[in-house]
Amino acid sequence: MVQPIVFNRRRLLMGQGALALSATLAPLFPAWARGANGGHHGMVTGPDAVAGIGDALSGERIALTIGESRFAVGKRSAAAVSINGSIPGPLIRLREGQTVRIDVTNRLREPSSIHWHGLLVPFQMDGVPGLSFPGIDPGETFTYEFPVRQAGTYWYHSHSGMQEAVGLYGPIVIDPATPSSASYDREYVLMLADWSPLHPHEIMRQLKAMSGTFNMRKQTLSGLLAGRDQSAKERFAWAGMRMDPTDISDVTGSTYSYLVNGHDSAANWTALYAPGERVRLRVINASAMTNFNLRIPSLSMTVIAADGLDVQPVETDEIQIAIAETYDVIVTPAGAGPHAIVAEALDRSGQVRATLATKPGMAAPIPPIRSRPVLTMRDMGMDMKGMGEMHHSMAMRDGANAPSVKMGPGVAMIAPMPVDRLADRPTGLEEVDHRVLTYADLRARDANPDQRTPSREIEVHLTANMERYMWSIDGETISGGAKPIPFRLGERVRVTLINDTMMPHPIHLHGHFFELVTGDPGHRPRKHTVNVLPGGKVAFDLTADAEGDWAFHCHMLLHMHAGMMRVVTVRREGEA
Ligand SMILES: [Cu+2]
Repeated sequence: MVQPIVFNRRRLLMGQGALALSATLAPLFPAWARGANGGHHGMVTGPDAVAGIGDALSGERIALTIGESRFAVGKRSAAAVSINGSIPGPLIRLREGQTVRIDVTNRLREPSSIHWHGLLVPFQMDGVPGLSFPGIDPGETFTYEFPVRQAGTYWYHSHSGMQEAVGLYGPIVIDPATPSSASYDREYVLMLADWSPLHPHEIMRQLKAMSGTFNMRKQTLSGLLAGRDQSAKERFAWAGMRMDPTDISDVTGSTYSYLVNGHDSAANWTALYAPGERVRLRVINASAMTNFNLRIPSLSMTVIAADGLDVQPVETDEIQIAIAETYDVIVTPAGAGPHAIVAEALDRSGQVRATLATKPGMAAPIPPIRSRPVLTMRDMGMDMKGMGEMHHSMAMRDGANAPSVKMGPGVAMIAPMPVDRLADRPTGLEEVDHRVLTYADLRARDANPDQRTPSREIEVHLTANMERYMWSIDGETISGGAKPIPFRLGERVRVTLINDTMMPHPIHLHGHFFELVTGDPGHRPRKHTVNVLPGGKVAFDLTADAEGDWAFHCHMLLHMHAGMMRVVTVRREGEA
C-alpha cells in the first residue's frame, strides 16, 4: 500500500465493523424488510390496517438518524450507511393531507442529506445540497417540514456523494385521503437494489480507467463460429465505430449483488399470502446503477400505479423498472404457491429472487438467467435496416443534428435519427413471448390536471463520451459551468429528451410530475422519472408549477456524479 496511514485507519474501521456485524446483523433489517423467513410477518395494526407492512414510522413527527454501519451479503461485507440502524431504511408511512416534520440527524463524519423522491415539497425541503439547502453537517440535525399533497409509493435517498449506493435509501408509502379504488387484502414493499463491496468511488475510478471494465461478456470468436450474437460483418462495422453492442450496463453483476429489501436470492425474502387474496406489491427500484426486468413467471401482474400515481389497471407479464421508478402491481395467487418473484438485471449479468408463499420456508425454482441482449442500430439512433449504408450516409457526430448541444470531447455521438421509443419494448425484452409493459400502455386513472397545449418546446440531449466515462446534458455539466434551464412559473412546456448515447438513462425531475406524450390526451401517464432508451427520444409536457430550483438528472448515480445533471429554475414572471 502506498499510503500506510489510510490503510491502517481503514483496517481499524473494518475491525470495528466486523464486531458490530456479528452483534447486530439481524436488526440491520427493519421489520418491513425482514420477510416471513426472517420470522416477521410485518402486520400493520390500526383502522387502515392492511396486512403486510410492519413497523412503519408515521404521524406528524418522525426522527431519522443517518449512521455508519456495515452491510453483508453472503460472505461479502463492506462499510455502509444506515438510517435508524437499518438498510434499507425504515418505512415512512404518511397520509395524504397531513403535514409532517422529519428531524434528520447526521452521525456520519461527512455531510449528508435526504431527498424525498417523487414528493411535491417546497424546494427548500427537497434535500439537494448546494441547490435547495446547505446539506446536513456531521453532528447536525435538519428538520424537514412539508404538507403531504399526494398518495402512493415513493422513496427517499441521500443526495450527497455516493451514500445512496452504500445503503442510504428507504420506502415511503402514502395512504390516500379518501380510500383508493384499488382493493387488495395485503401489501408489501419490494425495494430493489444493487450492492457491491467495492466502494462506488472505486467503481467510478475503474470505469474512468477502462469503460468496459465490468463487462465480462463481450462477444467472442467462439460465439461467432457458433452463430451467436452479431454476424462478422456487423461486428466489423460496430468495431469501426468503436461501439460495443454488449455494452448494456457499465456496472454489472461481476461486482454487484442484487437485492430485494436488502436480501439476495439465497436469503429468499418471502411475502406471505392466503390463496385467492389480492396482494399489492409496491415495487421501488432503489438501485444505484441497475435497471431490472421484473416478473413473476407463474403469475400475471396488474399494474395499478406508476411513480406513485394511479393508472388504469393494465395486465402484463413483465415490467422493465428503471432506476428510481416505482410500480404498484396486484397479483392474485390462487393456490398454495410458492411463486418466484424475479428481478433480473437489464444486461442479465445477475438477478435476485424473492418469494410469494403461503408459509415461510417455501421456494419456487429460480428460472435461469436469459441470454444477454445485444444492442441494435435502433439503439444507436439509426433506425434503418441493415448496416451497409451507414458508413457514407449518416455522420455519427454531426453537431448540425443537435444545435443546442455544446460539442466537445465529452460528446462522442449525436443520434442521427432518434425515434420516439415510448411504445417500444425496452432493451432485451423485444422478443420475449409474453406481455411486456411499455410506457404507451399506461393511462392515468385521473384526468390530467393541466391539459393546455404547451406554449413552447425545448429539446434536451443526453450526451456522453462513454469511452472516457464522461456524461453530460446538452454537452454541459454543472461543474463545467452549465447554466440552469429556465421555466416561468405556471408555463406549460414540451420537453423532448434525446438520448445520444448507447445506454438507457432514467431521467428524474425534482418537484414535479410530467405527462408523457403518449396515448390518450387528458389521461397521459404522469411520472417523475422516465427511462429514455438508447438512441431514442421521449417527449413530456410539463407544467412548471413549483417555484424554486430543482435538480434534473440521470438517476444512474455514476452518470449523475460524472455530470449528467442540470438545474431547472422555476421563476415568476419578471424575476431573473
Ligand atoms: Cu445516465
